[in-house]
Amino acid sequence: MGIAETSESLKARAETAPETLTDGFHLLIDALKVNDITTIYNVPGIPITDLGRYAQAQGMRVISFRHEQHAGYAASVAGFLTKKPGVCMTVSAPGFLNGLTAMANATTNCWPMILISGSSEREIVDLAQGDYEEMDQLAIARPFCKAAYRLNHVEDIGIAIARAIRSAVSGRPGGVYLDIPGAVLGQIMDAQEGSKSLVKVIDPAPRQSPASDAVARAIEVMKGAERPLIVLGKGAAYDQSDDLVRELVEKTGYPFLPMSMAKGLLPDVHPQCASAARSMVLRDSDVVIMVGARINWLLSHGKGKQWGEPGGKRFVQIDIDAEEMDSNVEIAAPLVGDVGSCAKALLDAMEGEAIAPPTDWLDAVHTKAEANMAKMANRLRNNNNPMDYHAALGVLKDAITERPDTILVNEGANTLDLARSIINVHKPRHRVDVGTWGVMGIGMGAAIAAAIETGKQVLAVEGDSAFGFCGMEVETICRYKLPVCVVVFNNNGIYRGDGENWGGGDDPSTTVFVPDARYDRMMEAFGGEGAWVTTPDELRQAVAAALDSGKPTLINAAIDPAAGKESGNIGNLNPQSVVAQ
Ligand code: ADP
Ligand code: TZD
Ligand code: MG
Repeated sequence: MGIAETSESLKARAETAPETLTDGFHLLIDALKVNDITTIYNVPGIPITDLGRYAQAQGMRVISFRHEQHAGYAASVAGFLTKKPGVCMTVSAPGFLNGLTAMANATTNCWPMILISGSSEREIVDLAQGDYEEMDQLAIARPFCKAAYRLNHVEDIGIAIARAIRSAVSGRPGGVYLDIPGAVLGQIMDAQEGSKSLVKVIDPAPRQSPASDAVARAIEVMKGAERPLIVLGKGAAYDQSDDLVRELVEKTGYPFLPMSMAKGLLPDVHPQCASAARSMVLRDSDVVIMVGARINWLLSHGKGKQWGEPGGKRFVQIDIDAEEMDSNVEIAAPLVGDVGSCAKALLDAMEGEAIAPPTDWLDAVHTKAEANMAKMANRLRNNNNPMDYHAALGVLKDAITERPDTILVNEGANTLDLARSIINVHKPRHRVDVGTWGVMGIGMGAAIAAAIETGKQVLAVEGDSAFGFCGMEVETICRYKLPVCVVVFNNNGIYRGDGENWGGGDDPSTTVFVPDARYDRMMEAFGGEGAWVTTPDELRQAVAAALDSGKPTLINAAIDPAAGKESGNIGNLNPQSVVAQ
């Protein structure tokens, strides 16, 4: 019996003893559950509609979105927050393509995610005979993920899910595509054989210790440091070795700079946090220890004015991916391994070594940070009318300080750049943002995933443009009654709301929106709370009410349309024309 059994005899059993059979729908769910994956982010439709229903019936949490991109972003953020692959499920062709952006974004950010898409009849797709939602999805997915697989037989479901999980989380995490032709879901097999075909992945992301000579090399570099710095990246946040990272920072005594999603790994208010002296420490440091952070555009590729004298720095880099070393600058001491194992190896090797930094460096960093923070504090208390970013963010900073368990989601341009430097994060993995691509539209998916995966209150601080990419998901937030408070920084546009048509015509400028748009009413339309606020005091009250009630809320905060800068902090990346408009 079992796999070798003929389809005729299985069909006969389906009539007489269906309880002895299983099928693709149920095996897929069992294969996920046996690997402790209990949530699916999806948009239903042919051929996966019943898969979602059966998953719910089998006790899984199935979160249905309004658009696959947001289901995908949610899955990828779930991956970042939990260290387990987030699963997104979509229908064929257009649904798959909608989810693909999110999977590509997951791969770019090194977040584990599995995109499972139903697909059309293989024979028809391969002969391009025009099936319903026909597309060669496997080929299209491949360049955007770590690995892409297709299942062709029901008995392969167990091994395929195992393979997808291991690919997503081992080594450098990333997106994995799993193609499931609709027909496989309906295939039947003997239930006992089916259950034997399931695979529970053992040690899906094995720890990886650095070699001892590599550790000794790093210690030598650290011993010679006069102005050392530690840069923490989201790979360190992802690794969840929070105690070891803290010990490394505190035992070395080095100032540390968190990249945006590593904020909170150690609290931003930690005495060694150098965020408020960022320019100074990047420029003046002589040894930089990168911990789960790539030296990419977000760090000016480790070169240029921002990094001080050319050749003036030596880098130690901790990364799970050996290929990351020397990507942009020479790495004097590569440490290939997971953050926890590398931090532990360094801590052990540091015993008895003199690696403490000179106090004049620490004093200089501290003095600079204090001065910058004092300057900023005044701006945060301003009462300008209309309200500017600083006043509004000062209020949100206080709200998070009072409720440090709140998970902060953040996207936009000025809204992102200013919130990143103003709002302190107090706990690991309590900030999710636009990530490596600076993608707009991740906010609602991220907020939903954060609420679902952690059960915590979420505060999503969104530019009005950023919110527009994903705003319809407020219905999802209301439907699942999630504790999400969205604050839209409404400056009537992209970067600024006072742009003019360069041609002088009647059409609005390309960067402005309908002024004073009532985004708050979108939340009200689905039964959530809405508020329109124009002053810091009103914002303070509305945010407190929302965060304390846990109700889905959208606070539409009017921000001075003239307060923002072009492209926020990265206007320098805009190409310039030498020809007049
Ligand atoms: P950030 O944007 O915060 O600077 P990046 O996304 O650029 O961070 O870098 C994250 C790095 O962390 C990637 O190079 C990735 O390979 C690495 N990484 C991911 N997970 C781990 C881990 N568990 N241990 C070590 N490095 C990791
Ligand atoms: N599309 C996508 C998917 N990602 C992007 N990053 C952009 C377009 C380009 N873009 C930015 O880089 S920021 C931004 C866009 C459209 C919106 C900025 O406006 P905002 O924020 O209202 O969200 P501020 O506060 O007005 O600056
Ligand atoms: Mg805006």
